[in-house]
Amino acid sequence: MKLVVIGFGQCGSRVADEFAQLNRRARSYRGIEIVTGAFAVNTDAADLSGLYSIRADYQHRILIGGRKTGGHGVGKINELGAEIAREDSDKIIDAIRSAKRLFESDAFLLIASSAGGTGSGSIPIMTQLIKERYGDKPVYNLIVLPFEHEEQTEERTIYNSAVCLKSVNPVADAIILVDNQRYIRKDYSIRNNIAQINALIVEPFYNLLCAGEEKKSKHIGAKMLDAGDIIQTLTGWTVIGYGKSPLPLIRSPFEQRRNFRKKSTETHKGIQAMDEAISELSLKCNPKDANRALYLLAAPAKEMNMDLIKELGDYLRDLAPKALIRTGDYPRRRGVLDVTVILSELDSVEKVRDYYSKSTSLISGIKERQKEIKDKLKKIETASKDIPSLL
Ligand SMILES: Nc1nc2c(ncn2[C@@H]2O[C@H](COP(=O)(O)OP(=O)(O)OP(=O)(O)O)[C@@H](O)[C@H]2O)c(=O)[nH]1
Ligand SMILES: [Mg+2]
Repeated sequence: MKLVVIGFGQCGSRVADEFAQLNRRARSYRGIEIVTGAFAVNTDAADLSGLYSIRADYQHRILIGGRKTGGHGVGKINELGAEIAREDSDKIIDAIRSAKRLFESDAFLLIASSAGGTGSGSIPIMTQLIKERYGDKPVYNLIVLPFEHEEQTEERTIYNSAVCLKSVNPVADAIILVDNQRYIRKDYSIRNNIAQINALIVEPFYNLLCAGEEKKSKHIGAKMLDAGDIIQTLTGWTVIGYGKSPLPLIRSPFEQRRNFRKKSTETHKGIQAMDEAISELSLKCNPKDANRALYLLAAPAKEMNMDLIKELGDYLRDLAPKALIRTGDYPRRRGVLDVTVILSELDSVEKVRDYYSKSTSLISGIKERQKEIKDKLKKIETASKDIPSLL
């Protein structure tokens, strides 16, 4: 599957940069392309220059709202982010249109954090505009949710997230939710290592996007998972997960025959990788709420047999009994078996509901404070009414 990837704001741009990097990896190790164009859009000029893999010209690193923000961001005011995106949308659309390989792309992937101002404000506006312009291609969103400590210290974080999620829901074909907090559960030291978190966020997409683009027969499985399967699966609230198990290296056919426990080991390894994928989903959710699902098994061809694929299918069916499940196998390198899982069309997402209910109670407070500021400014103005002005 080939994507046009567009990141908005700091977080969105950095994750988009990571996708550009993923494409380089696919090109050099596998000879295939999975990202046809990577763009970063921001109101902050310094953030744009800190990227690595997205091309450095103004058509790929797009500065918006320069006049309004002086190139310094919108300071978490998502209403301003939205306004600027609307005003400067032509710049973004023109850049996408000039991408040479747009026609080969299967879908758009727009990325932003929900808690900032630029990304969370502009992603709903641009999703809607791109959808209107390119009706034949699905437009997906990847939304990064804030760390817990940010939610606790800054109420704008929750309010922006609720507004962003509500606004993208009716316009995006699917919204892949990624919770920053999930990536520091096991290793707290990476809380300060955002680059490492970004690499973990995009990793599950590697095999998923590559599988359907393979041309060499040795890498084409019994059931190839292609763009059509992914498009059929991605709908509404979505999460993604990835797990892997190391495999013992089997050096000779003799050793392979002698290993009478091999088959049960394979199944065990497969289940172990799927378990990891489910427990490492990009957002905590209940698989039972999924109405669509997909899994991709990547392993050396010799290690994959129909029993294993069936076993994994049965396992996922137990976890997500309502879901229509699509599957694929992808013969890959020796020594590892990995499983990518997508759960989509979730009909209940606790975290999203939480943002909505928490912000509803915040709205009156936020409005009250805005009114207080206005009233105070008015008082100053009134006090100055008899003073002459130079303007
Ligand atoms: N995973 C990840 N999260 C990030 C990254 N950068 C920022 N965040 C998160 O994104 C949120 C802040 O949003 P930003 O993307 O920095 O904001 P912005 O869209 O640039 O908007 P303004 O700076 O307000 O104009 C916080 O929850 C951060 O934890 C990143 O590179 N990776
Ligand atoms: Mg910023």
